[in-house]
Amino acid sequence: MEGNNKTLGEFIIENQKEFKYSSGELSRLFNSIKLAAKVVSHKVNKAGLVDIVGGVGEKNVQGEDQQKLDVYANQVFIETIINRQIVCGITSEENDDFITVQGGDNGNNNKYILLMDPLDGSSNIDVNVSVGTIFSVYRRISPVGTPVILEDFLQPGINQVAAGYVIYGTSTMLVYTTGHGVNGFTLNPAIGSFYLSHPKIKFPVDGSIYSVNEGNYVRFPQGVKDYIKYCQQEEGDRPYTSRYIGSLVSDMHRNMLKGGIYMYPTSTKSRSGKLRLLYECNPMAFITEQAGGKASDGVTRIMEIEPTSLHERVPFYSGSINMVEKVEEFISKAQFSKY
Ligand code: AHM
Ligand code: MG
Repeated sequence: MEGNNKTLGEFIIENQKEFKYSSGELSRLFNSIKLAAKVVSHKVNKAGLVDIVGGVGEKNVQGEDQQKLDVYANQVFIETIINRQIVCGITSEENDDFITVQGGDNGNNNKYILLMDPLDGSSNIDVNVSVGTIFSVYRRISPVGTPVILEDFLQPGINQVAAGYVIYGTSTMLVYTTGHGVNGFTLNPAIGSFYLSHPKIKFPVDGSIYSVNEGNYVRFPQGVKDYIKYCQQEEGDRPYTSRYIGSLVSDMHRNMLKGGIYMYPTSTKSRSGKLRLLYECNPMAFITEQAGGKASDGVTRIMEIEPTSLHERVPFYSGSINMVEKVEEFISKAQFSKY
């Protein structure tokens, strides 16, 4: 495969010029993300040993307290990034409020903020199913040299300067974009380096996989029910295949490589869906669009939504462009007809 001898570090240096602001800072940020990802990957791979070495709240063989893996991942990412004084603020799905990065010689002189979901899909860990880290980088809007403010974090997704995910799967992969396409790197655990394994990833324009929690079918809006029935109809290349892991990163990753749509609609139980705009939907939407796909809340482009709070949720439809347009069509039709 093209470029499989190139490491992530080499790739970042080679492509620094693509980053229109301060390339050095972004490279340093990626180096920290890379490091934290390796630490978390190592820990996730050992998760099955918890039964042997002790569960949450117990002491392990070294006498250390065992932590939940999502809490652990959150700490690793935050500490790695704070220690290196690269960003001026961080917000995480695991924290109620944003973190102001203080101190150092130039603590608040940094221009970037990091938004992340440190371990998405963590309910899958106990059953040995892939989980992921999702991250997103913005330039602050408040003046450099002052503490970050809420508004720095409440920017629409179109302002993202970088976004990516790490998937802790059969292999650990890091996939990211800085707005110049999407590239994927696979960790060689023996050497501890990520290698370019999936250059210039492209979403197939059309696909035949739909990913949604169909257990919630009766609670979905009529347009989504109609679309699901459409996916199941026998006609042309349909019925489509249904694949749902319940781990956003894994479901999106598969669909991006094979062609498909991921959906987390509103329901009568959760009126805004489940996924968080800032930590899950915006970064995934940026990657999707950069790979030639489409991401919307059923009506509006995800990256154009103006966030109003750190943890807000939105419905999410993301994937192959033709499939997302089709579900939007069904949603819009259902709105204008009487059911
Ligand atoms: P989490 O942030 O609490 O892990 O929840 C997000 C996860 C996604 O990874 C996944 O796609 C979705 O929740 C699955 O939800 P459900 O079990 O309702 O289908
Ligand atoms: Mg999550």
